[in-house]
Amino acid sequence: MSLRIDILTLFPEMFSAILGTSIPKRAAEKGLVEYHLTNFRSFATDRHLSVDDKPFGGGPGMVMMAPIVFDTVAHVEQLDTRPATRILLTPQGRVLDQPLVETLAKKPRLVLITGHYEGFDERIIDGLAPLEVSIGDYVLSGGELAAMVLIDAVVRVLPGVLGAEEGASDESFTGGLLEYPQYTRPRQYQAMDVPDILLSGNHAAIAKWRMEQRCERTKKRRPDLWQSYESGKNKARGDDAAGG
Ligand code: 6GU
Repeated sequence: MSLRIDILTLFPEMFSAILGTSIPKRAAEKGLVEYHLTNFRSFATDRHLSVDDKPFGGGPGMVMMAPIVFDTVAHVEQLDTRPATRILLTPQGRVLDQPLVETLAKKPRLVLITGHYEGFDERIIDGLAPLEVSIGDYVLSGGELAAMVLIDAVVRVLPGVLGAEEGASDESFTGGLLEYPQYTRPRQYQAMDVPDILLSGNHAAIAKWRMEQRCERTKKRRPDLWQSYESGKNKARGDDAAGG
């Protein structure tokens, strides 16, 4: 069964940038994922088609109204029997990382709730109990770009999406390490040579060199990832922290 992704947004047109291009498009063509866009505006009931309003208590910006979001989610969810994992894109959420991407890729259905400029009435979060997800510690003007990032990251790890060629096993974060440096022709460029080992034909030595490069890079650039990698290894060996 394919993964169904519902996207709830005030700006469905923004999503053509990724859904109609590259890997997300190819995955849909292969029948591995389906995308369904729904505009919150369709569930507005007043004559101005309002979806947001000023915050009680004052303050800047607008707040997405609870009835609009509840009605949209209820409508969308009854379109399909697959159980939905609700995700609300917000800087208040858990920061997306590769383990969360892998978890989401195993679900039958994701319902992505995005806002633009505004916040969400807290009763949306209390009542719908979505998983709140952020894509990093900076502020975007809306959740749409964050949803696109999540979609791209999830779709590319679905079984069958990437060919063996593009296979993801050595990549950054797979196994919790950054990627090794890569080279292609020409062998010499501006007095910078390709490392001899890569031209040696010794596949075992190349694999060892690449693994060393991944470790060195991760230690230097991402000590946080390196620490998780090391403690993960310890766990796999059954050591405890005190055991050193
Ligand atoms: Cl999910 N939304 C917004 N508006 N800004 C963000 C974000 C999400 N993740 C990081 N920054």
